[in-house]
Amino acid sequence: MTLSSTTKTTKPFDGQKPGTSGLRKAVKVFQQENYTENFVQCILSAMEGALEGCTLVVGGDGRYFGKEAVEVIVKMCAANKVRKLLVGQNGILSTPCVSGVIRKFSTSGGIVLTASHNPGGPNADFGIKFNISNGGPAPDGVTNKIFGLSQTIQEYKICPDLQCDISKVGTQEFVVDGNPFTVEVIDSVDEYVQYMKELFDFPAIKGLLQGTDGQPPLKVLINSMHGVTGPYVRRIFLEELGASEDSVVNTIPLEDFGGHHPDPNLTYAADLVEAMKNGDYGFGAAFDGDGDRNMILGHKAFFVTPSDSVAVIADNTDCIPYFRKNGVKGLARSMPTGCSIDRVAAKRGVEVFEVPTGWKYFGNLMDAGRLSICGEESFGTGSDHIREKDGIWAVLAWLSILAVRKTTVEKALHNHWQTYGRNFFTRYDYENCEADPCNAMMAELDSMASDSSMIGKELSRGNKHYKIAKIDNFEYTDPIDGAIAKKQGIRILMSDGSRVVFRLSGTGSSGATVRLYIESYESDQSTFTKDAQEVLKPLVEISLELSKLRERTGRQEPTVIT
Ligand code: VG1
Ligand code: CO
Repeated sequence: MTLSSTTKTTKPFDGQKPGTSGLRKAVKVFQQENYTENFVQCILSAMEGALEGCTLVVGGDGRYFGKEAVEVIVKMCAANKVRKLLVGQNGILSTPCVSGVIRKFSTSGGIVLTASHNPGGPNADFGIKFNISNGGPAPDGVTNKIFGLSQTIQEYKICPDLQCDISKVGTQEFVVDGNPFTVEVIDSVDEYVQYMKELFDFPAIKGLLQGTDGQPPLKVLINSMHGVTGPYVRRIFLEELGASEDSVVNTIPLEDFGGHHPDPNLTYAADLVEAMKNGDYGFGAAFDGDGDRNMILGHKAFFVTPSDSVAVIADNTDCIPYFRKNGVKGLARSMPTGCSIDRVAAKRGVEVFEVPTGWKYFGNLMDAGRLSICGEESFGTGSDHIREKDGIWAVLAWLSILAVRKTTVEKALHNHWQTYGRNFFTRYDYENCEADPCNAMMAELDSMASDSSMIGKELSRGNKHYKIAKIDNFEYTDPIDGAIAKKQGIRILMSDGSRVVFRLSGTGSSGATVRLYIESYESDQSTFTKDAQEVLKPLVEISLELSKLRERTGRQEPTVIT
């Protein structure tokens, strides 16, 4: 049967501006007539000449409204003369998997249906993100173009009668307006697992979990938080690595993630922390809704800050076959991320980059062959094997290190601090505040950046004294294409190297979320075992006072501390 497409008239919606990582709004917003169609058309139109005849990848984290969105995207791609779609079975693909598939099949990009760590369900959030042909999130230039189109859109193209079954793996051929159109439904897990087996030494990790060379088996607890990683975790840990069924939990993906925030941190993954505390497990991990974030815990819930996690991986790349083969070209972190990786870069004699928050800023550096491993304090860790952060990759990297070094998570960290000193780090999140007072607070902090009388100002709390060395609103010039990103967060740099950063979140779907990042460096061994919250408390208090955050937000305590 020959299908034909139609052009529907529409009107622009306000606020279709992609944030840190795609467009995230309440499901109810996406369900408005034409809302999703408009945004999808803008993504496709922004591809301009590259659209006709191209291949795209489509998949998401399985959250509520995902299937409806996939259906719309398939019908619209057909009408917009896309040649072929690679769609995850039932519309499901983890974010790292989308990135890998885009790269492996050299497609022109992909559309990812996820709001990542935001809650899901009919009363929670949905999201749409566009990834470009390198497999990474679209850079600002592209997202600005999409947003621009969304402000003037008058019509979109759709093939309403196209029926496509995405529940079965295989290829379906259509003819739309006389042109061939192919939908290939791919297994959501296969490609990813094959790739991980190329990057890591699976037999060595299996040996670690089962016990070899006189070493006792390492008991692991992997928590998928009812997100997209469930099937990936089951295949890798149970089938490939031979772990026992009780090593994996919450591996059934749910459209509402069981009603929780699918965000692997100490607050929202409290069940993992609790389960680890009794000491039965030597290693624990959790992932977010779309599988790009990870939290690593050691025996008795010993917490590894993401800033330290990426530094330890960067320091132990000889334990991982991929890096033994490809070498390590450079390292990077996002601006608010703790600086431990900088010290590793200095020792290894490689470049280190400080980019704005969001994985999209790492892509160019990787494409240019200048960046191998990078991370964000927000539980994002990854490498140039793909162009997204990758939760399961991070866990396999850690297990590789434990297998080769014959050590524990805690010992690996202590060893790291012995060599480099410790960057104490914490982040306070004030979620869902009123937007206006938060904007006013940021404006006031911004004005401090141009107030020279602030420099040299002494701030004290108890017996801790700090002196302001510099205040700025972080600006980044991409070393590869020269693109400039302005106003990426207020940095208050102290004379002893301690740092305070204020940012407003770009992933929330309503109101404002303030993030306060605090870091201080200690080289004195006797401090290494101290509790980070205790060490950083004076600087937290100073920052709250300086910004008048409590008065501005009306919040005495943060929603989440990590
Ligand atoms: C947050 C994190 C940022 C991360 C982004 C996407 O952004 O801080 O580091 O890249 O989420 O992560 P923001 O603007 O809310 O601070 V994910 O796993 O939600 O795609
Ligand atoms: Co995510």
